[in-house]
Amino acid sequence: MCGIFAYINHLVPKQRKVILETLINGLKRLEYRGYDSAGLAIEGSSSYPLETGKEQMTRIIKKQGKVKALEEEIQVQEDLDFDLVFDIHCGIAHTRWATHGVPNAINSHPHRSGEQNEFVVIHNGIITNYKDIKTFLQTKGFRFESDTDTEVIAKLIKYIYDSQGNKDISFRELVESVILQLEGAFALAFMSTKYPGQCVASRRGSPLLIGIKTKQKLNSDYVPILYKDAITDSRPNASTMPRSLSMSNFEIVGESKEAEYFFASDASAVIEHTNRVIYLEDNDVAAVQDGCLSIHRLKKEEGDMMSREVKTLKMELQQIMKGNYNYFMQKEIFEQPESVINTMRGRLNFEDHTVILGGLKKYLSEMNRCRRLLFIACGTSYHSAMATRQLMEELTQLPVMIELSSDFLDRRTPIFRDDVCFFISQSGETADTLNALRYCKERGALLVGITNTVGSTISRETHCGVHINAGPEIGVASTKAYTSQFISLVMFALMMNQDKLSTTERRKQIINDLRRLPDLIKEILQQDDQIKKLAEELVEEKSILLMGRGFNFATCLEGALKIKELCYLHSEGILAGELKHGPLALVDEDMPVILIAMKDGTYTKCQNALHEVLARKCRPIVICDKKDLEMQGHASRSIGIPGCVDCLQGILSVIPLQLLAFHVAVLRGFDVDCPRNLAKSVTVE
Ligand code: G6Q
Ligand code: GLU
Repeated sequence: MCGIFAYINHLVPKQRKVILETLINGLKRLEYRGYDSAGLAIEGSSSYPLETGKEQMTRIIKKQGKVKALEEEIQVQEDLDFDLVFDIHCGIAHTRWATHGVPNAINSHPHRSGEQNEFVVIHNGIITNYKDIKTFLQTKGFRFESDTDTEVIAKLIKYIYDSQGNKDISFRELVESVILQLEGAFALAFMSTKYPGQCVASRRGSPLLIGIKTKQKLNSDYVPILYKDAITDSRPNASTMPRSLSMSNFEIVGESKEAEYFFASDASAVIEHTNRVIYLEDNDVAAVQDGCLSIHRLKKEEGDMMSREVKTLKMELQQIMKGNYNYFMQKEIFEQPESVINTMRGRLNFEDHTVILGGLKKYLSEMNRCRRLLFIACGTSYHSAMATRQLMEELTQLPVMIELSSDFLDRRTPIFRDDVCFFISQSGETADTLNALRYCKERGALLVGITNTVGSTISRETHCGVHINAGPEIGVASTKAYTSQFISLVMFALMMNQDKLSTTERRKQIINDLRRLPDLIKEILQQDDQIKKLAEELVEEKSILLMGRGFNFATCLEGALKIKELCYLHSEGILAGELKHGPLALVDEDMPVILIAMKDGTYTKCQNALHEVLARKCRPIVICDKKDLEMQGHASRSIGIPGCVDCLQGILSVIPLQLLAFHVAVLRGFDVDCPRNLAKSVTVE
């Protein structure tokens, strides 16, 4: 995800220098949402109405790196008159977390309609049908300069504008025509030299709000929605344009008065200017024209709210950046219902039960002929490979090796040209994993990256890969990246198996449960208070053992790692089948044991492990199916979670352990987001 920010001043004179500072500062407030590059656009003329025929160019400034780099780039723009005063002005700005196109100045936003910068747009999200739109526009003569999905939006609005017979279409109606063609997720803000001083914004699946600052009393705190008649598409070439829907809209009727508006991805960019905000809903189109804000709706939906409330923000800035959470890690745990959707977006077709990982398509046949699959990673990323190994073997029928990057290198593991080596890394910069990649490259293997950071070294040095689209993970302890890596690897296994008729039902069962995951995760997150109570009982412990097997063994490793790195408390993930080969000696009435026992192929053996520890007076905590009352009856304390297909159960069983580690760490007074001695990306061996 990224940050979008727009600032419109109407009859409130502002120096260009101040406007630029406002835009840059807005981006700085949003930087925690993702920052591999940044950019902004400002209007080019200070006089309205523009001298006839002399439309000043919108100025676009973009830079790779953090917002600070953009700020420095602005300062060296010698031809910009920073003292120019604008009574009316619109500026838009963007800090990027790339999904399509590596982080560089060309791919950063705003994107433009053409050399004249007539239409300029910033975007948060993923346009899943961008390739079709791009192909269509290329047949109309458009030339693209970036590798992003976003650029098609800027050129599409230009195409629609040019295809108008009369030019009296409003900016807002143009944007409505554009979003009707888009599939995927977006929060957008547009500006245009054709509509100076105006800004139009819309959202679908990505957040967007409007801050309102004016000395005038607002017309009302509730904006009623008035649905007008449908607008039919009478434009020429309408038949060549994809479908059009009727539109309805409402307007805040008001005089043209002094006002400032702030469009932003979240309130952290707005709170220092105003506490009066409107949170847009999916498919809202908000327009500022002549200083008046109006909000329009696609056709009326069942259960539509009849108004938009102008809310008053009460939270402090720092608090807002973390939403309603006290820590980024906590926010990221609770983001998982959304992040898993973003990982699957545009890749999984839940209707026909197919998977397309675009980045791997052309290598699929080579992968199907390979000698073996190797998954190489560190820490939590390694656990995501452990968690999916069994399914990988089942669906690919290939030998699967799971390797810790450092040990893989120490052993100088033999690698062959017909090996396929996967490098799993949230940061894409982990030195051990990168060195393993280069080791495999020297030996001619096919290299595949599974990362959360487009443009990272690992993603650039592999032959192909999958972006897990989990959004920036700020907390050092990985949570949402783990579940997104897990799902990405499951999707790969499904794609490798796609042509096998014998496993059709198995694939359908998995894909159907992938679709249920967001709701199942939400259900578990609702147990947060119970898990906090459990944490209070464990806060003084010196060691915690976690046991499981089969699809849930990786969860024990991952849960133990979370407890270690957050609570500075010894914890160990044990294969339940290994218990009697030594670890059982650790078990007595004082040793906390967490057992994961789900109703899968290992359930009976997990019951044996349970009885082995019960016989040693242990009082085990059990994570089991919420309907499994028998198992819960044996446990001293239990966490019941919803059941799902066995190979995805690990995504659900890890959530309680993420929460448990979080709460114990908070109770122990530790810095959850930055645990001692650790770093978010270990770029040294
Ligand atoms: C886990 C930690 C750490 C991390 C590894 C690998 O919570 O964040 O174990 O998973 O350092 O990092 P990358 O996934 O970025 O390679
Ligand atoms: N998909 C767009 C891009 O890759 C926007 C990504 C974002 O939300 O930052 O540029």
